[in-house]
Order: sequence, then C-alpha cells, then structure tokens
Amino acid sequence: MTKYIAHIEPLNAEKIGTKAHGTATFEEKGDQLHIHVEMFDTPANIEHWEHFHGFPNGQKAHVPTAAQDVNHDGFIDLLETEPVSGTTMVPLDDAPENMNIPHDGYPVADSNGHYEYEIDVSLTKLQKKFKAAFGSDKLQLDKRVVYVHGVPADLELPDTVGGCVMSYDAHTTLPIAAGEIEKA
Ligand SMILES: [Cu+2]
Repeated sequence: MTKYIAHIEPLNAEKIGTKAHGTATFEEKGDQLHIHVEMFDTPANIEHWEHFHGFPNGQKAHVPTAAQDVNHDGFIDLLETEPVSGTTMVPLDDAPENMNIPHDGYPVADSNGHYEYEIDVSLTKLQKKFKAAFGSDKLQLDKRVVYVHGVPADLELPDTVGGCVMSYDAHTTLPIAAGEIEKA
C-alpha cells in the first residue's frame, strides 16, 4: 500500500472571514484508491468543490502565496493559482473516475463548516480517464496540490476575481484552502 497525505491550509482567509483547514489522504491498494478528506472552518452550509491540481508534464505543483495575487485585488483566484499549481485535474466528488469537474457532486459543509468526504475509486478507471485528458496514466500524487473551493453566493467579490467555469461563477471556484500532497 502506498499512502499520501496533504495538510490543507487556509487561502483567502482574511477576505472570506474563516480559516478553512484540514487533511486529505490517498491510499493506493491494488486497484483501489481510497480518498479521505476532512475539513474544518470552511464557509458553512454550502457545497465545496475540491480537486487535485497539477502539471501534466510532472512538474511539482506548489500551494500559492500572496505573490500569486498578480492583479492585487486581495484575492488569490483560480486563474492566479495556475502558474504555481497547474490545472484542475481530478475532482474529489461523487465519481472521481469520471473526471467531470463542473457539476454538483461535491461535499457540503454543515452549519459549523465541517465536512468529511470518503470514497473508493478504481485506479484502472481513473488512470484511463487521466491518460485521455493528460497523456499519461501516472497520477503522480506527490507532485499535486489538493484544493478546496467555494464561498457563499452573497459574499461580495470584485469583478477582478476570475474563475468562471461554465455556469459556475467565482464564488464556486474561489480557493479557500490548499495543501501539497506528499508520500506519508
Ligand atoms: Cu480545484
């Protein structure tokens, strides 16, 4: 069994008024990838998109810092994370192996901003889809970053905050926490 862990630290906390944090673990055992995420102090009572992001070429992805706020609007938005974290790769949703990013199958936080997510994924299925998207079936989890997104729809965001994905706007995609995945 190979185990990976990411310690997920807050992003944009001052702007959203809460410091979202938690842990993600990935356990590869045979054909099974067991994923577990537990988050605390996320914006309450809303769905939180979560994925691992990375670079298809295998370059190591890093969590963003304030330096990624290149337009100086005080927010690190999804687009601004790409130079250091790469692209959205695999959703931690109700069917990661489908790699369907923009939909409503992600965990929902309770009234305390807590949620726990757990799923078993077929590595064969996920790797097949991953190869079709990125040209390699190697997930290279230790080169990736876990992202958690999502702020309430009524949180005021300046127009400079980017990250619309199909019918979902920047409230859905704004990063609230991230953590680099490493071998446990
Ligand atoms: Cu993401």
